[in-house]
Amino acid sequence: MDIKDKKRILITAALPYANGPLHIGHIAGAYLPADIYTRYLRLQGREAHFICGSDENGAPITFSALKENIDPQEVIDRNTARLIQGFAGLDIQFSHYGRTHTPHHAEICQEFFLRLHERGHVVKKSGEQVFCTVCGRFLPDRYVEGVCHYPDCLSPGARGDQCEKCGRPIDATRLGDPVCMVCSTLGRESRGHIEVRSTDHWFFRLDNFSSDLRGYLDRHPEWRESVRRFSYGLLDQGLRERSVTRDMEWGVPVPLPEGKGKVLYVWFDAPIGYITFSREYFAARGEPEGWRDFWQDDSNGLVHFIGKDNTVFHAVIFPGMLQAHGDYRLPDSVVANEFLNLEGDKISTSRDYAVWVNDYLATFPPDPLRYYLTAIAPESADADFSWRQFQQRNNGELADNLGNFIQRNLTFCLKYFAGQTPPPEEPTQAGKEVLHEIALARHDMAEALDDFRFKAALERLMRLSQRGNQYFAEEEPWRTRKTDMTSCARTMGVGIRLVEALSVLMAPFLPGSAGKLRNFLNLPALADGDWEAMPPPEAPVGTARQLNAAQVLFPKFDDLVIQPQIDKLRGS
Ligand code: B3M
Ligand code: ZN
Repeated sequence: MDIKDKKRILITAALPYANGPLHIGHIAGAYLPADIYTRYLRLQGREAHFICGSDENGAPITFSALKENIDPQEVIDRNTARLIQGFAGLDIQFSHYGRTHTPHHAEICQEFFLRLHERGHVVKKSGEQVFCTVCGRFLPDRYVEGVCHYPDCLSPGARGDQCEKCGRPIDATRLGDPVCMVCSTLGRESRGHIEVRSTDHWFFRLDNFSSDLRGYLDRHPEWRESVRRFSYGLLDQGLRERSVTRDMEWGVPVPLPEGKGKVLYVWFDAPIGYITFSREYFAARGEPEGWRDFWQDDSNGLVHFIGKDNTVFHAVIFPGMLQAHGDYRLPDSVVANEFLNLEGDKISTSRDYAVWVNDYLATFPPDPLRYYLTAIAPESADADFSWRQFQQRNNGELADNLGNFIQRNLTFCLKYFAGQTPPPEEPTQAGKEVLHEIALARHDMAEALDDFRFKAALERLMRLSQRGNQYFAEEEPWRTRKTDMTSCARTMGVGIRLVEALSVLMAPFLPGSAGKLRNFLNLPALADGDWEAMPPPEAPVGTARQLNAAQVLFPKFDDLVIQPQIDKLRGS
């Protein structure tokens, strides 16, 4: 059954590393589309559970702790609090937000690992790894840098897992002129004392699941082309076994006697976090077995939202792990966005070249960013955030189209219909066409949202609003109110009906503004199922309902608030 036809759906978004704050690239990549989808499902009256949480194990965390000379626990506590604050500030509302550095998560990962081990899908092999004789320890991939070992690249500064320059996976033991990043971070001599030593690690036999995974992809022709092409490419190259343990202390301990001093690789434990957090969530709801409806029963929906750099883990490796375990179903969809660039350049946390969410929220409300990031969403190609474009979209579209239509209808009724919506009147043919347009837009938006095409759905909403502005201009209620109040009431009855419809249709994208609009309209706050409950085109318009005062929903941004943002970026 296609996910479009499923009534109960569990949504996950990639677990952000708890080693730094959120920036707009994270939001555009996975979290905003996932939040829009979840809100839409609920408005449709479908059951939607939105699961996420902090990715707190792995080298990124310990590397941050090393650089700041603090304990990794302090890094994750501080950053998880900031992540939760940033998401809340943008109205990205999870059903549950968990943490992977917990005993509960470790227990579930260890059970998962032992099941694969018992079934022979995880095997121990001696491998070679980079060892620093000064640190006296094996170095995880990110802790060693050197010259890329591909003859056609040979770029310096290649990390132990991937070469940023040529993008290819790196074998850390083959890096030229290797540098220990622990020593260099601690200001010690970082060259000359790196050796390659043998060490035992456990490897997941992903290669055993090639045909299962090809069959899985074949069953999902509806997936985005970028995900399918990338995943088929990996299968065509031939899947290899993947090391799933590391010589580290921070993380989930390997649950085998000979695994002392080793932990599960962070990309083995992190996706299992979706399961851990689902179990925590349903247990907290008093339904301790409820998680099974989504992870062990494919009559309900399961969809992952990610950035494209996580595709290999979500469309190939994690499904392979689930298949290997044997108790789990495979996700219905993996929705991967491309990258968001910033003023024509790549966002870089290390260079502090980003628009940080908490910085944004210090000056602007959430909805203009939600609007702009959806309007330019990198759904099939990389997109570029520009402050001038942000300003133009807010002023020229949110304010001049959607805000203007809402404002002119509300203020007209407040002024000329004694603060009420107009009395019931039969719409003219032109009015009936507008009412029919509402139904068409609702249908088109639902079709796009069910297909994870959020940009198209938003464009359709804005087209509907523009149609309303055109109707208002053609009907000239400011003139007919003086000559023919009945005709004026007909026009405004249609106008208010359209404003009421917009308060529902805009809600997944602009939840804060939709909530305010419901208040202006003196209508109840939106509830599950309201999308379906919208009145049909033939329902009579005009209700003579008292309206509340209306403020400007989308203030314009002038250069005074935009220019400092541009200057700040230039300075970073
Ligand atoms: N923590 C974040 C990233 O690579 C990584 C995602 C985990 S999802 C299971 O962008
Ligand atoms: Zn390279």
